[in-house]
Amino acid sequence: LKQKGCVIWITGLSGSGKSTLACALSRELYSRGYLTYVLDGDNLRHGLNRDLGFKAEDRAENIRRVGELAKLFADAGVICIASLISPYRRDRDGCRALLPDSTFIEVFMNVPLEVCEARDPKGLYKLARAGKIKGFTGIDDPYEPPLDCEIIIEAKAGACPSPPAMAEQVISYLNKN
Ligand code: GGZ
Repeated sequence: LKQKGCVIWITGLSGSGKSTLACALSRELYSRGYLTYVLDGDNLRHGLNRDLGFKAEDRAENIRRVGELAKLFADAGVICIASLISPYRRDRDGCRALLPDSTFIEVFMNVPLEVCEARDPKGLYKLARAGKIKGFTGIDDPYEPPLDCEIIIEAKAGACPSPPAMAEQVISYLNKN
Protein backbone atom coordinates (compact mmCIF):
# COMPACT_ATOMS: atom_id res chain seq x y z
CA LEU A 1 0.00 0.00 0.00
CA LYS A 2 1.26 3.47 -0.86
CA GLN A 3 -1.12 5.11 1.58
CA LYS A 4 -1.23 5.76 5.29
CA GLY A 5 -4.37 4.79 7.15
CA CYS A 6 -6.49 7.49 8.72
CA VAL A 7 -10.00 8.24 9.89
CA ILE A 8 -12.11 10.91 8.24
CA TRP A 9 -14.91 11.56 10.72
CA ILE A 10 -17.92 13.38 9.24
CA THR A 11 -20.29 14.94 11.79
CA GLY A 12 -23.48 16.95 11.30
CA LEU A 13 -27.25 16.94 11.47
CA SER A 14 -29.48 14.39 9.78
CA GLY A 15 -29.86 15.53 6.18
CA SER A 16 -26.69 17.62 6.22
CA GLY A 17 -25.06 15.49 3.50
CA LYS A 18 -22.73 13.26 5.55
CA SER A 19 -23.50 10.05 3.68
CA THR A 20 -23.45 11.87 0.35
CA LEU A 21 -20.00 13.26 1.08
CA ALA A 22 -18.78 9.88 2.38
CA CYS A 23 -19.89 8.19 -0.81
CA ALA A 24 -18.48 10.86 -3.16
CA LEU A 25 -15.19 10.92 -1.25
CA SER A 26 -14.86 7.16 -1.25
CA ARG A 27 -15.50 6.95 -5.01
CA GLU A 28 -13.09 9.74 -5.81
CA LEU A 29 -10.31 8.28 -3.64
CA TYR A 30 -10.93 4.84 -5.12
CA SER A 31 -10.60 6.23 -8.63
CA ARG A 32 -7.22 7.68 -7.59
CA GLY A 33 -6.06 4.27 -6.39
CA TYR A 34 -6.67 4.58 -2.65
CA LEU A 35 -8.26 1.93 -0.46
CA THR A 36 -11.19 3.30 1.53
CA TYR A 37 -14.03 1.99 3.65
CA VAL A 38 -17.19 3.81 4.68
CA LEU A 39 -18.75 3.33 8.12
CA ASP A 40 -22.20 4.90 8.01
CA GLY A 41 -24.12 5.41 11.26
CA ASP A 42 -27.51 4.66 9.81
CA ASN A 43 -26.27 1.41 8.16
CA LEU A 44 -24.37 0.18 11.21
CA ARG A 45 -27.49 0.64 13.29
CA HIS A 46 -29.02 -2.26 11.32
CA GLY A 47 -26.21 -4.65 12.32
CA LEU A 48 -23.33 -4.06 14.73
CA ASN A 49 -25.26 -1.41 16.64
CA ARG A 50 -28.79 -2.66 16.34
CA ASP A 51 -29.10 -2.94 20.11
CA LEU A 52 -28.71 0.84 20.47
CA GLY A 53 -31.27 3.63 20.43
CA PHE A 54 -30.91 7.40 20.49
CA LYS A 55 -30.63 8.40 24.13
CA ALA A 56 -27.34 10.06 25.03
CA GLU A 57 -25.75 6.89 26.49
CA ASP A 58 -26.71 4.88 23.41
CA ARG A 59 -25.35 7.49 21.06
CA ALA A 60 -22.14 7.55 23.13
CA GLU A 61 -21.81 3.76 22.85
CA ASN A 62 -22.60 3.91 19.12
CA ILE A 63 -19.82 6.46 18.58
CA ARG A 64 -17.39 4.56 20.81
CA ARG A 65 -17.85 1.30 18.88
CA VAL A 66 -17.56 2.98 15.51
CA GLY A 67 -14.47 4.86 16.72
CA GLU A 68 -12.82 1.57 17.73
CA LEU A 69 -13.78 -0.01 14.43
CA ALA A 70 -12.47 2.96 12.46
CA LYS A 71 -9.21 2.71 14.36
CA LEU A 72 -8.83 -0.93 13.27
CA PHE A 73 -9.33 0.04 9.64
CA ALA A 74 -6.80 2.86 9.96
CA ASP A 75 -4.32 0.45 11.59
CA ALA A 76 -4.75 -1.80 8.54
CA GLY A 77 -3.81 1.13 6.28
CA VAL A 78 -7.31 1.96 5.07
CA ILE A 79 -8.72 5.47 4.71
CA CYS A 80 -11.78 4.96 6.87
CA ILE A 81 -14.64 7.39 6.33
CA ALA A 82 -17.12 7.47 9.23
CA SER A 83 -20.38 9.38 8.81
CA LEU A 84 -22.45 9.68 11.95
CA ILE A 85 -24.40 12.54 13.49
CA SER A 86 -22.14 12.13 16.54
CA PRO A 87 -23.83 15.06 18.28
CA TYR A 88 -21.66 15.16 21.41
CA ARG A 89 -18.21 16.73 21.37
CA ARG A 90 -17.03 14.45 24.14
CA ASP A 91 -17.83 11.31 22.14
CA ARG A 92 -16.07 12.63 19.03
CA ASP A 93 -13.04 13.64 21.08
CA GLY A 94 -12.99 10.13 22.54
CA CYS A 95 -12.58 8.73 19.03
CA ARG A 96 -9.89 11.27 18.21
CA ALA A 97 -7.97 10.16 21.31
CA LEU A 98 -7.78 6.60 19.95
CA LEU A 99 -5.71 7.66 16.94
CA PRO A 100 -2.20 9.02 16.45
CA ASP A 101 -1.98 12.78 15.89
CA SER A 102 -3.06 14.02 12.48
CA THR A 103 -4.69 10.69 11.53
CA PHE A 104 -8.14 11.73 12.81
CA ILE A 105 -9.64 14.31 10.49
CA GLU A 106 -12.92 15.77 11.68
CA VAL A 107 -15.21 17.21 9.03
CA PHE A 108 -18.13 19.37 10.13
CA MET A 109 -21.12 19.67 7.81
CA ASN A 110 -22.09 23.24 8.69
CA VAL A 111 -25.58 23.17 7.24
CA PRO A 112 -28.38 25.17 8.89
CA LEU A 113 -31.20 23.14 10.41
CA GLU A 114 -33.65 24.87 8.03
CA VAL A 115 -31.77 23.50 5.04
CA CYS A 116 -31.62 19.96 6.48
CA GLU A 117 -35.28 20.15 7.38
CA ALA A 118 -36.26 21.39 3.92
CA ARG A 119 -34.40 18.44 2.38
CA ASP A 120 -35.92 15.93 4.82
CA PRO A 121 -34.97 12.96 2.56
CA LYS A 122 -36.64 10.36 4.79
CA GLY A 123 -39.45 12.48 6.23
CA LEU A 124 -37.94 12.17 9.72
CA TYR A 125 -38.01 15.90 10.52
CA LYS A 126 -41.69 15.95 9.70
CA LEU A 127 -42.28 13.06 12.10
CA ALA A 128 -40.13 14.74 14.76
CA ARG A 129 -42.06 18.03 14.42
CA ALA A 130 -45.28 16.09 14.75
CA GLY A 131 -43.96 14.53 17.98
CA LYS A 132 -43.93 11.05 16.41
CA ILE A 133 -40.16 10.73 16.89
CA LYS A 134 -38.88 11.90 20.25
CA GLY A 135 -35.32 13.07 20.85
CA PHE A 136 -34.54 13.92 17.24
CA THR A 137 -31.24 15.74 16.82
CA GLY A 138 -31.74 19.43 16.11
CA ILE A 139 -35.43 19.36 17.07
CA ASP A 140 -35.62 18.19 20.68
CA ASP A 141 -32.14 16.74 21.13
CA PRO A 142 -28.82 18.62 21.13
CA TYR A 143 -26.11 18.94 18.49
CA GLU A 144 -22.77 20.34 19.62
CA PRO A 145 -20.78 21.72 16.68
CA PRO A 146 -17.02 21.14 16.73
CA LEU A 147 -14.96 23.95 18.24
CA ASP A 148 -11.75 23.02 16.48
CA CYS A 149 -12.11 20.63 13.57
CA GLU A 150 -9.91 20.10 10.53
CA ILE A 151 -12.46 20.79 7.78
CA ILE A 152 -15.75 22.70 7.59
CA ILE A 153 -18.11 22.13 4.69
CA GLU A 154 -20.29 25.24 4.41
CA ALA A 155 -23.75 25.17 2.93
CA LYS A 156 -26.61 27.66 3.01
CA ALA A 157 -30.04 27.81 1.46
CA GLY A 158 -29.42 28.24 -2.27
CA ALA A 159 -25.66 27.68 -1.91
CA CYS A 160 -24.87 24.04 -1.30
CA PRO A 161 -21.65 22.61 -2.73
CA SER A 162 -22.02 19.62 -5.08
CA PRO A 163 -20.88 16.18 -3.83
CA PRO A 164 -17.71 16.27 -6.01
CA ALA A 165 -16.93 19.78 -4.74
CA MET A 166 -17.26 18.63 -1.12
CA ALA A 167 -15.06 15.60 -1.82
CA GLU A 168 -12.47 17.83 -3.48
CA GLN A 169 -12.32 20.05 -0.40
CA VAL A 170 -11.44 17.04 1.75
CA ILE A 171 -8.94 15.61 -0.75
CA SER A 172 -7.14 18.94 -1.05
CA TYR A 173 -6.79 18.99 2.76
CA LEU A 174 -5.39 15.42 2.70
CA ASN A 175 -2.92 16.36 -0.03
CA LYS A 176 -1.69 19.41 1.92
CA ASN A 177 -1.36 17.54 5.20
C1 GGZ B 1 -31.26 11.51 15.06
C2 GGZ B 1 -32.26 9.67 14.07
C3 GGZ B 1 -33.12 9.57 15.14
C4 GGZ B 1 -33.01 10.50 16.21
C5 GGZ B 1 -33.58 7.97 13.76
N1 GGZ B 1 -32.05 11.44 16.13
O1 GGZ B 1 -30.53 10.94 8.46
P1 GGZ B 1 -30.62 9.50 8.75
O2 GGZ B 1 -31.83 9.18 9.73
O3 GGZ B 1 -30.57 8.54 7.66
O4 GGZ B 1 -29.53 9.18 9.77
C6 GGZ B 1 -29.95 9.38 11.09
C7 GGZ B 1 -29.56 8.16 11.82
C8 GGZ B 1 -28.63 8.62 12.94
O5 GGZ B 1 -27.75 7.61 13.27
P2 GGZ B 1 -26.29 7.94 13.83
O6 GGZ B 1 -25.73 6.63 14.21
O7 GGZ B 1 -25.55 8.76 12.85
O8 GGZ B 1 -26.64 8.85 15.13
S1 GGZ B 1 -25.68 9.20 16.35
O9 GGZ B 1 -24.36 9.54 15.80
O10 GGZ B 1 -26.32 10.35 17.01
O11 GGZ B 1 -25.60 8.05 17.25
C9 GGZ B 1 -31.49 9.42 11.07
C10 GGZ B 1 -31.92 8.28 11.96
O12 GGZ B 1 -30.72 7.57 12.34
N2 GGZ B 1 -32.56 8.68 13.20
N3 GGZ B 1 -33.94 8.49 14.94
N4 GGZ B 1 -33.82 10.45 17.27
N5 GGZ B 1 -31.34 10.66 14.01
